[in-house]
Amino acid sequence: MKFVSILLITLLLTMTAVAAVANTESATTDLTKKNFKKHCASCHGEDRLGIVGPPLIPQSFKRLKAKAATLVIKNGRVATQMPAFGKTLSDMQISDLVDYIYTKPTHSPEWDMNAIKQSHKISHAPESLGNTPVFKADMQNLFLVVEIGDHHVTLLNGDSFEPIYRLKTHNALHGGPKYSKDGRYVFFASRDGWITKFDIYNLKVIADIRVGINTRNLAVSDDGKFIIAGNTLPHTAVILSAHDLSPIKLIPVVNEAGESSRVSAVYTAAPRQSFILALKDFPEVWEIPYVEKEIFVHDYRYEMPEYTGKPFSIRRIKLSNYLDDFFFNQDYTHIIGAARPEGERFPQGGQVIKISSGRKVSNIDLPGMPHLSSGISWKYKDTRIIATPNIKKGIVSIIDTKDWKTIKKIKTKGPGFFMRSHEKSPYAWVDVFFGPHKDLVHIIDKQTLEIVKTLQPVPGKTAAHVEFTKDGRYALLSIWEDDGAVIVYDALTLKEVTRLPMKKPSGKYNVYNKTHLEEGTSH
Ligand code: DHE
Repeated sequence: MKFVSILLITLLLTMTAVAAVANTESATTDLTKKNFKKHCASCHGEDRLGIVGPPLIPQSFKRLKAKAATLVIKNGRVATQMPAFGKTLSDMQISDLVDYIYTKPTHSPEWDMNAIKQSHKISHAPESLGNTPVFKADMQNLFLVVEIGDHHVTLLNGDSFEPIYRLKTHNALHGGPKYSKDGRYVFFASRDGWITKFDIYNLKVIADIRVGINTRNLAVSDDGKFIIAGNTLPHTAVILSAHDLSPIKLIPVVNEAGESSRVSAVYTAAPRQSFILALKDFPEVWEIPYVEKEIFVHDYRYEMPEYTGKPFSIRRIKLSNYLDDFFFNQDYTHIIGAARPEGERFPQGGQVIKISSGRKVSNIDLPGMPHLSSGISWKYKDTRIIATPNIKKGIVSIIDTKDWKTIKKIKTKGPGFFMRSHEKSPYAWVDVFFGPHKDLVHIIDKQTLEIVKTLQPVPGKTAAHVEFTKDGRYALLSIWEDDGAVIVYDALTLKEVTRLPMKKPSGKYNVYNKTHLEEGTSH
């Protein structure tokens, strides 16, 4: 009997040890690692910590179950650069890759305050540079064009459309660069965690710092003093001084149960003098005040306690669903958000949250996958509407902000990514980024809510992302290809004015429109 027990215990221990080995990186076969290197590493990194694609380690898969991951590898993923491997790899090879990406890496990826401080480099102290621009132009009508083809940013004169300067950047900038309120400085975030401050007046980099291994985006406080960057790896947010990017605070993104989350986006809510963080792995939104005064949150209807937050403290707004993507109404009183289906237990759908009370005030009928961070708003009849493209369905949803009802779904030639307008323009522009009609751009009449024209700037080439000049007279459109271009259109006649060759231009950002929170552009 004693012998049988010893045998059983030995067997159990052996099984546990085998299971532990199977769950380590060294247990992954060379063939699977070879397949990873061949098919995945160029976007996700040989170390699986992400480059243009997200990290592929267990910390990144809180909501994505292995079954869903298998389908992503097989069929690709909408709204990303992820292709389908169903025809290149066998089911067994895909299953081995799924096992591999759910295996913890040998070295746990850390990026603590020490690493952040070590990476900080000041190239030019702000005080050492002059206060007069070194070139002549309307400083409010400048554009920055992000060229992801060769990792540069072009500074463009918004009157003459002449390039002024071309800056080499860190790899894979993502999200809009953010200007200081006076438009002199601009801050960039790269997917691999680098934040850069650039002085437009002097055409000089002020400083760089690496805040994480994989970063989502950044926001600048309205008083121009602070930067916040949200990371997907590690699960942190980092506060920096906007002066020279010195690190101020590392905030672990953890809920009350001790679980951590990726940050899906950070934004500045200027009227509230706070940053708003949306989280990917638990249904909360965080408000982080950045001022030396207390923020009071009170809503008599809900008998909410007053929140007396100090700078960089966390106000947790608990939600009934995730917020993967959201935007604010024009006066920043409400968040309009939506969850993305990732095989998780929460349903997909839109919701409106009143920030002061932290309560959901409405659901919104938003089918497919609305791209709310690209939503815009304008006055329509006696109300204000918001419009959002959809990355899964060929529709633009039009929502009345009076009662949050969808008043129209405008049918398009396919799913789109970016939507833009300008207060002075009668038209809203939306691309058809996905599918066979990616070379088309629809022009929507803002008062009839009808598509009045469809442009095909370069047949067969992706046309996407529009930004207007300061006065709304011209619209600049990207031909999103390695040998691409920015095409300038007269925003009224819709005729081409000029075209500038660029290397896969993605977003374009006009100083005035961004710093004045123009209603037709993202903030
Ligand atoms: Fe983006 C902005 C999230 C894939 C190009 N993208 C944003 C923002 C978020 C976001 C939260 C707003 C941040 C800001 O401006 O401060 N993007 C996501 C995703 O979750 C998604 C779908 C998956 C991912 O890989 O992260 C995604 N995005 C892409 C791309 O594949 C695009 C087309 C190419 C690229 O550069 O990676 C892309 N995203 C952009 C651009 C903006 C952006 C150009 C800025 C839009 C603007 O005008 O403000």
